[in-house]
Amino acid sequence: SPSCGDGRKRNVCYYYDSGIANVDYGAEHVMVPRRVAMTHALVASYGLLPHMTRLRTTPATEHDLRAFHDDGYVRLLRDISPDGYYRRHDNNIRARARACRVGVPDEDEEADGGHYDNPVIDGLWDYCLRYAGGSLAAARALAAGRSDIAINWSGGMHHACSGKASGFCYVNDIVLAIQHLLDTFARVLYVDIDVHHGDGVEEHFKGDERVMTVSFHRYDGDQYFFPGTGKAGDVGEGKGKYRTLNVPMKAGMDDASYLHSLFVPIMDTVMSRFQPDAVVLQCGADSLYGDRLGGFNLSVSGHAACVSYLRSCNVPLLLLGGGGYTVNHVASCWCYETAVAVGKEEEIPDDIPHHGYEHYYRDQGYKLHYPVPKKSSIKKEDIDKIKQDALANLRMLNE
Ligand code: ZLM
Ligand code: CA
Ligand code: ZN
Repeated sequence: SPSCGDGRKRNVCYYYDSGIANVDYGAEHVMVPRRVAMTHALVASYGLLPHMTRLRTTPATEHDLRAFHDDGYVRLLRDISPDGYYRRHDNNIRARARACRVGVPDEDEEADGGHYDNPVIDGLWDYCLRYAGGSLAAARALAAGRSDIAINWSGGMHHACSGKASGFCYVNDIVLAIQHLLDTFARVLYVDIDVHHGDGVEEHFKGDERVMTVSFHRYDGDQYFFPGTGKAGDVGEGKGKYRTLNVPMKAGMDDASYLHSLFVPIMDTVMSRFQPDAVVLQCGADSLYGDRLGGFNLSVSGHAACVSYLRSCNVPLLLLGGGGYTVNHVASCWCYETAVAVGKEEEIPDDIPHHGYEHYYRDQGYKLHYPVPKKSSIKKEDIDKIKQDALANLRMLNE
């Protein structure tokens, strides 16, 4: 039976649905759900599946979504279809879609040549119900004590709001999963290592003392980087004050600055001050070096060290996907993090096995751990300032 670095075996549950992997945001769209099929194929080829319990579940229901989302928005997601939308005479659905930011270009997007962040795609409703169903099944496994770590790489859609889509996210499976965990666990910690700010989750829980949200993200100040929120000074409100923590960083973050100077000291303080009963980690892989959108320089092992850190805290852990736009990097990362979850990361070889998708890994020399730049562009003063801001906010927690 598998044991881990700390000698303690973890019971790991894993969700994968091939129905999600075939969803298509559009030929040139940067979001490619097939990266989850690539991750799964890699996980299987490394022999990791027998070390986990496969979570079989039914899709979420309309009722499940309404725990967070507005009725009108849920109905829109249910009723809209690519052909329905393009029936231009259906003015009503078109107006509703525009209000909910689904498929309709806003002014910026018109300027982008009519591309949308949140297109009306084939099978949209089924896709939403399935990825949300996976995160809910994972939360149920943790709440029932059936699992120590539960994984849904197709979840982690942190931008979706109660009444609108945002940043490729339609349904906020993270909010739904946290709401479910709160039935069992008194305090839930949410940690977000996607390169983008976890705005949808923060917004919903910013006044809730039971949930602490921590997002590490790129923030360029006046130089807009999506979604433009997540300043160090945004700390939550009311009973949730100081239970929102934002760690804004400039492009170019490398392993040493991210992990040793920020993530570890900040999370040590969060863990001892907040003392969560369960942790949800959004593992957006767009913070990796070479991502099409991100601009950070993390290695696969640096990114996975965040998973390792939270695993070693021995609190029920929900691992979710999120962003990640260079698909071979994403699959390498989430496969390696699956190995970390089951305590097998030291046993899996760096050479990517032949498994049908190996041609995708040519650019990285068919190695799981592809090289990242050694030289850092990050100034020590800048990192120290970010760390001091975060620790100052944390000192206010439980004062
Ligand atoms: N335009 N195609 C992260 C979500 C990031 C808003 C600028 C849309 C893109 C991007 C879409 C081909 C997560 C914005 C962008 C173009 C208004 C964003 C379609 C390229 C393409 O080539 C593209 C038809 C597309 C979208 C780039 N969009 C880059 N950045 C962000 C959203 C989601 O990783 O955090 C979690 C899953 N949107 O910057 C615009 C302002 C829309
Ligand atoms: Ca983030
Ligand atoms: Zn992202």
